[in-house]
Amino acid sequence: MNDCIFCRIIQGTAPARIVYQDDEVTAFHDIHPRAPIHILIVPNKHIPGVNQVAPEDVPMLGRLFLVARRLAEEMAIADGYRLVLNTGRRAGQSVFHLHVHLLGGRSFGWPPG
Ligand code: DGP
Repeated sequence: MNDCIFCRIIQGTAPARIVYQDDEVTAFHDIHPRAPIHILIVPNKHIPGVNQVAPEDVPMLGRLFLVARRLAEEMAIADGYRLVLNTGRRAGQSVFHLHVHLLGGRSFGWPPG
């Protein structure tokens, strides 16, 4: 998907500060950080959002969480962090390639805005 910015980051044709990559998952710093640590964890496969995940995506979805856990430990925020999946424009999704926000380094309120 050449018109998808996250696909281009995954393929290395758009710049990003990548912190993790394997055959299924890529993680990179968010360009507009909302917390001292703000990483996006994305599948290498183009899936627009949670509404489009399929049963065959289940192992990859688990990998997203394992990468989040690993990065939270490496970045010393494992004692408190937030994972966010905005789904649909009404919930604030602006990039239609599935991504988990890993946010940490500050306190978070509840409920979210
Ligand atoms: P969401 O609003 O949940 O769809 O989150 C999309 C995030 O993607 C938002 O926090 C900003 C980030 N973002 C958008 N374009 C780029 C980009 O070109 N590079 C990087 N690193 N992040 C981007």
